[in-house]
Amino acid sequence: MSQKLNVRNITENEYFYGHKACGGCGESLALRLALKVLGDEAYLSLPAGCMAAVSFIYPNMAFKNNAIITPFASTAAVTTGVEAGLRALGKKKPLAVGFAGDGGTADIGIQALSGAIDRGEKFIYICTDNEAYMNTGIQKSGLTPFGAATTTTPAGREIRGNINFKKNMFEIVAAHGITYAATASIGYLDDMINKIQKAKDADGPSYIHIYAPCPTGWGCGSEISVDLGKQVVDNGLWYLAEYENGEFKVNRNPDTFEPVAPYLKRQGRFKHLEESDITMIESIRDQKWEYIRNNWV
Ligand SMILES: Cc1ncc(C[n+]2csc(CCOP(=O)(O)OP(=O)(O)O)c2C)c(N)n1
Ligand code: SF4
Repeated sequence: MSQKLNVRNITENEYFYGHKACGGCGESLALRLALKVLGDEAYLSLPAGCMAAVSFIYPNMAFKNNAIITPFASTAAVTTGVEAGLRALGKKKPLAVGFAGDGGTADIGIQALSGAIDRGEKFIYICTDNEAYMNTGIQKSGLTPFGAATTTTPAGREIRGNINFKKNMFEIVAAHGITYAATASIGYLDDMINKIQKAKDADGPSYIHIYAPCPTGWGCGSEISVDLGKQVVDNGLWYLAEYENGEFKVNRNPDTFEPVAPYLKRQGRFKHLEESDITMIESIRDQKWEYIRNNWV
């Protein structure tokens, strides 16, 4: 078992730099820190999405690691293919890692991910969830939350943003009986780093789902991304949890939650919401937490 990492003792080496992500991009922060845990022996696969678009700009390649862009639907399939290739080349402990956005994971890449987990080979899949298809102009994904305005779920007088709810992607993955799965947020970096380390140590497939604010798509200041990543956990709209040895565990289970309105009001994508919408969002949160407390605690 490796030493427990945190933001103070993590390496100062950089594996992802010189990219063209927007200021305050949560995905790029997650990716940068994840690579500090995984090291330069990790072989990366990324589909189309912001992180591929901002980092493979020849000749300014932003990855120190070996990294490949995959067809959109096949990140997990390519990742396990890379792992098999590394084994064939005689690597003793090959480390193949897929990184994809929420659209590339929960919608377009879900079949390949399901198949790869089912095969049971060692690989890591990291979903950086900014709650929409950002690279192509902020379209709704299966992980866009209720009420959020996107270019395909605009806010109007009758329908105020997205009318669907976020897919339970972490639980969908856990339902495969995966070796290790976890949720994380860029607002709780020590927790996130630790979970990536656990995924690295896992003896089979693992999945980390990281909440990663996007100032450009969310209509907020670039300086508040990390703060939003903390606020969303403290108000219960996102949860920090793990699935390991067939069991769920919640890492934070506060007695009371912060109100959701201050979090929502900091973001342009929610600015149209009315009092009744906010009440609805709180009641969805409460139902989710009732389930979590009854089943995972
Ligand atoms: C098969 C296929 N469909 C659509 C696209 C267009 N496309 C490129 S990036 C992107 C958005 C990706 O969104 P997401 O996976 O959420 O990642 P983000 O950009 O938000 O990081 C889309 C739809 C594509 N490249 N290939
Ligand atoms: S649009 Fe959002 S996810 Fe894409 S690079 Fe900018 S901040 Fe990051």
